Amino acid sequence: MTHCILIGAPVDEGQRRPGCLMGPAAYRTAGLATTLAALGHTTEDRGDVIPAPPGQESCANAAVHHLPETIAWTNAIRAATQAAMPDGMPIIMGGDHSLALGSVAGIAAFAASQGRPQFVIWLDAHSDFHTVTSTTSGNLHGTPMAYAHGNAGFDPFPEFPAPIPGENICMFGIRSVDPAEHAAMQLTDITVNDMRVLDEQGIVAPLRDFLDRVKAANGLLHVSLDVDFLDPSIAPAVGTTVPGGTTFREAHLVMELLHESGLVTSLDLVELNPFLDERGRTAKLMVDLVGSLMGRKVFDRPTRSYG
Ligand code: 6HN
Ligand code: MN
Ligand code: MN
Ligand code: MN
Repeated sequence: MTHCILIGAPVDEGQRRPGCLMGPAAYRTAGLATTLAALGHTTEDRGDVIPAPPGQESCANAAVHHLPETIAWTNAIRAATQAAMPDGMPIIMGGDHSLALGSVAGIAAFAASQGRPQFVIWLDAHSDFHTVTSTTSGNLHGTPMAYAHGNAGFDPFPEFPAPIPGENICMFGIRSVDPAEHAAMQLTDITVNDMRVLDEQGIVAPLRDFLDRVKAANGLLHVSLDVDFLDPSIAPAVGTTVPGGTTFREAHLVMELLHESGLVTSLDLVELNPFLDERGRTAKLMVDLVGSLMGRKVFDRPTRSYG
């Protein structure tokens, strides 16, 4: 049984298709809290994060938009996430993926305070490994993983509290990487399980490899789930659809294995744009995936032990 702490992060400024700000309301409407309660968990909804008024920050890259707003969101979401960690498992309901600039900073600061290593599983079509300097779209939802890794080029963002080493980062579902992101990732030890890896090996072996490492290190494990991890045919409500994503069963299997591991300590749900949805089907699928992550299964079966 887990104490689940719902945190709304209605962030829309990290990209250009209005609608992600409705994400937290859609998760509530789709029954996230009742789904968790039905699985025996306690839940607490801390409402939506309210950022401070934006400042006057600017940067040299003219493409970047909504920089002061994004810095204000980052500070507020970081504080809310860090404050929730000692109390239970924060589930940050986005909002676009720029919210992870704050959520991952909050959990990394908490992990450092505990003297434990932080691990991240990034479930996304995209690597989100731009910096404020390298982004050409100027959409800051394409940057949080580089920020968390401690890359240079994030001025004037507050320094990331405890940069997460590449060995502690594992990406799944990747199928759209810009040249600058590709070049930057080549210099890291990040495990990139792109769709080719999943086609050839399936999702189970690469995921278990990573979970074994988290377990051996007594790490905290953050899961960042971008709607576009899923194939657009099953999850249309996202502004950045990329064909060739994960199937319904692949996505549930990831969640089931994560549940079995008992290692997950925090979760982002990002990029849901309810304005693009079809009768709530993407919101409902995301809630169902959280159900699998939190223990819903058809039958109990002997499982691999993580300790
Ligand atoms: N996401 N690499 C592209 C860009 O504009 O920087 C796409 C980013 C997508 C962001 O997945 O959250
Ligand atoms: Mn993303
Ligand atoms: Mn994405
Ligand atoms: Mn680096």
